[in-house]
Amino acid sequence: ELEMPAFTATKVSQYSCQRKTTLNNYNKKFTDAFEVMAENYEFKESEIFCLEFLRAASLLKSLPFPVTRMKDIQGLPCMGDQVRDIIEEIIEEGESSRVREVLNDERYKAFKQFTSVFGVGVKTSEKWYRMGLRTVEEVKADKTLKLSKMQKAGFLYYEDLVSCVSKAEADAVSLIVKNAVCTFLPDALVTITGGFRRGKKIGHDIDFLITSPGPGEDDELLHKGLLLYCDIIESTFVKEQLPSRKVDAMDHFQKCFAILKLCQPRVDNSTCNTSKKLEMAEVKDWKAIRVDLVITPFEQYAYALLGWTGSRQFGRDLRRYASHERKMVLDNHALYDRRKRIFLKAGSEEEIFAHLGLDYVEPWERNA
Ligand code: DGT
Ligand code: MG
Repeated sequence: ELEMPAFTATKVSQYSCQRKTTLNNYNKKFTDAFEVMAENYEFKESEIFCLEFLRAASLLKSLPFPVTRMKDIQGLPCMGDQVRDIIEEIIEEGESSRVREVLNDERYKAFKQFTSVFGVGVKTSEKWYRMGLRTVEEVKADKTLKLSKMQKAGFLYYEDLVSCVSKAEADAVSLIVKNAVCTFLPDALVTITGGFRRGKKIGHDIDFLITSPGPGEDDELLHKGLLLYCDIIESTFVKEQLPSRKVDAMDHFQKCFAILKLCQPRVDNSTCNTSKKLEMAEVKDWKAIRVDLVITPFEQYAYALLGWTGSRQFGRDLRRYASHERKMVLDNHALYDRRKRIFLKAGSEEEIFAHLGLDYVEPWERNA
């Protein structure tokens, strides 16, 4: 007889940075439902309820078994009343009526469409919804709307951008970015972060972290090198520099949210006839791909890597753990010990976990 390793619910941490969460999710039917609920609360800007569902989803993703009875979640953290009600409904009925209501809700459906456009967030969606707009097509057709440069690009490349980025495409783009960066910064370090570093096979974009051990210079990178380069590949640039804000605050790195033109070799089928060949000539042989480039000073590289590898929930819990359990402040740049009043230097992610008194969690175990 096979002996199962003991699972003790009371030992499960409320922080995802103290759990291992691989892509092997036994509870997808629950976590998908929670993510719909969380997204609906995000659209309504009620952060507390949104986080409650995101934490619950993250916890169930870390369980080494599928939940089939209410008894299975006994003693687990992050299981509030709203969450338990939905789990119970799904166990008993196979689906949740509350989730179904959200999925059929006019406002949710419209916001879901609007926010799928690059450069469109909750605020813009709200505005368009109040104007009576409901679909991406309706927004596109409305020539009176004032769109940002980012949103214009979002609509222009909409079909490509909503279709996900594959691992193969990420690898191809990685080569292009590495080559481009190394022409003017030969000792630069270019690393894929985000979902692909966590082992995901698809993503909505490709995230890169760029640093260089040499002194200074690297902040010139986007201006001198990549801007030139992006002219060639027809990218859209929006440079970001927002001040820190709450749990989900953006960092201050020089970065660019770009759209890259990835040329895809067309299948050359010599058996086609002439008219077929003419037809093929019109077929688009490239794909627009969302790329985030983040430039970091070498001393901050480990913190930036940890922050940009995510997942988002894993990062939130790391920062919450640091402040609530260690009286430290963590962001994508540094770790500050409030008791000792010092900044803790780190050259690797392992050192950051050690500073926080946490066991190391591998990137592929951070899919919280
Ligand atoms: P994806 O691209 O949908 O497959 O999934 P990820 O995990 O690559 O997510 P993405 O690309 O939005 O962001 C990559 C990581 O970078 C994310 O896990 C956390 C970090 N990050 C992204 N945007 C923000 C932000 O606005 N604030 C903070 N603090 N971190 C962010
Ligand atoms: Mg990503």
